[in-house]
Amino acid sequence: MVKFVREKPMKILLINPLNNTKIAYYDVHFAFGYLLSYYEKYGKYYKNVRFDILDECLNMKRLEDIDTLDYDIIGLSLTTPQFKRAREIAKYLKIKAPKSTIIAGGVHSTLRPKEVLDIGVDIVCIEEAEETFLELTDTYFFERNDLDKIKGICFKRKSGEIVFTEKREFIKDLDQIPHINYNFFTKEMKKKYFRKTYDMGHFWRTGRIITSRGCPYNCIFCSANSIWHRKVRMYSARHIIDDIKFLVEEYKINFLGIFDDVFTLDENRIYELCKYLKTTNLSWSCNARVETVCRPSFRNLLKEMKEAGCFIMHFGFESGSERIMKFMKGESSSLESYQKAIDLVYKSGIKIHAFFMFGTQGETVEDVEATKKFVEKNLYKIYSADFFITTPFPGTVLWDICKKNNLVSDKDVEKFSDLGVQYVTEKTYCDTVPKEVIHETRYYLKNKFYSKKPLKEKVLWLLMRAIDSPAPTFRFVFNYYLRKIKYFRISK
Ligand code: B12
Ligand code: SF4
Repeated sequence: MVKFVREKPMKILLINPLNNTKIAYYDVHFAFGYLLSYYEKYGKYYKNVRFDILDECLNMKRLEDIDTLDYDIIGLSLTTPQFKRAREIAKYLKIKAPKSTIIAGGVHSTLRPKEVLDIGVDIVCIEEAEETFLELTDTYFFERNDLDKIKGICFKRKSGEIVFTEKREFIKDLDQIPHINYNFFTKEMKKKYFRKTYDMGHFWRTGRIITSRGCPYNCIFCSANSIWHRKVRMYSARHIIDDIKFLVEEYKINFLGIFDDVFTLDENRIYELCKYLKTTNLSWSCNARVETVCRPSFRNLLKEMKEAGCFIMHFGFESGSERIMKFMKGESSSLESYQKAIDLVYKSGIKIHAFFMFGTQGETVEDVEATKKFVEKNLYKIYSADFFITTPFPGTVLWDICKKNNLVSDKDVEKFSDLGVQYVTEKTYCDTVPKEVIHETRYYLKNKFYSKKPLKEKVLWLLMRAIDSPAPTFRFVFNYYLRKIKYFRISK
């Protein structure tokens, strides 16, 4: 039996570092919510730990604003566009909190653990980390047991040797992960998460949930599979309904954002959820994949979803060129299925938000033109759209392709924008289509959608954004118009 060696309560601070564009995100930090709620339920020493969360992405407070940094453990959650700030944070902590152990997790830590160690992080948690965080806290930090025995981590020995411990298995039954306890977040944070906003012509108070982990598809530009390995696990409908009930009762939400990579995989589960959602006044959104919506059985489901309040579905079409879409998303993608999905969803009365990407290596001017034509053809059926610059995130197939062709370097990674548009650097990562063509087409198409919106909607949206993060919004709008003047040709 291991002896409990710690007498003082332990203090843990979890930080969500500011992203590269510094634009505020008001989305609840799911990872922190789950890590802490899991520890609350299963941790042996829960009563001996005090947790604080600092979410810099809310643009309210930065690490430098905290006077006393007497934490035993400081944890960083990292996507790639947060890595640059993580480097600054780690450097700052080495001076201001030299006794704290710095740990890190999240998709970027999983993809590039050695790089994360190199900025001064002591322990990197790889992939899913509820169990790892629990074990680290209980057996390493409290009981001082060996770090080597904890699965799913990477650390540096004093000798400089880098150790990867045994791989951690996924939690089999997601329902074993408790509901997020929102009391881990401060009052000010919750005020931001559940504030009223204006979007798509309505005022919403939004709650956000994730009902599954993983995606069975394999898009070449996507990092999701590096963490979830194409294995899909789902929370039961019962579990999700309890999540939603809580958000409705406690935070009076009238909109639900379902953040799953692909929500439309399991039709029976959606039917069950719709049955409940029909008893609420909630409007909701979800991410969908064309192939799932094109199944004959989905026709009736679309009707159910609409009746149950589904307001908008998000589709990653990425390209209107059959060759490029197949290259990016696999052979099961086709123009025919895209059109079918758009027609079906449009007919059901659910709105469509579309994502497109320009600047994939191998894309030609003709492919860009094909995407433009596809969008123009469906302009009245697609409600809104984003046009991203294809960005090769490390660990993806696209990264390997771009690396091989000398189109991206490790240095570029720190500049990756969290808006998917390298609007400051204007950089594209492909040499098969000129940068000007990409930008011109993006601004041209963006403008088509922008013109569709009523003036009141545009003004209110911008106003709300400016209140949330004034300086970055101003910078963003300024850059947007600057580029627009440069690239937008009336003659198009
Ligand atoms: C929800 C979501 C968002 C939300 C974030 C909500 C939030 N605050 O959590 C919003 C909308 C803000 C968002 C924005 C963006 N996102 Co996003 N997002 C997701 C999504 C769909 C789910 C993430 C999630 O919450 N999962 C559930 C939790 C439980 O999992 P998790 O975050 O991975 O956390 C687990 C472990 O990683 C680990 N962990 C995480 N942090 C920490 C910290 C510590 C200390 C420890 C110990 C462990 C740990 O433990 C957790 C529990 O197991 C993922 C796709 C995916 N399936 O992962 C993309 C994803 C993370 N996003 C991605 C991208 C690219 C973006 C954007 C750049 C989008 C864009 N193009 O503009 C921005 C950047 C945001 C930023 N901060 O810089 C990429 C990241 C790629 C990369 N290499 O970084 C992903 C993987 C999507 C993809 N398909 O490629 N996103
Ligand atoms: S469908 Fe979405 S989550 Fe799945 S691999 Fe493609 S981009 Fe990633």
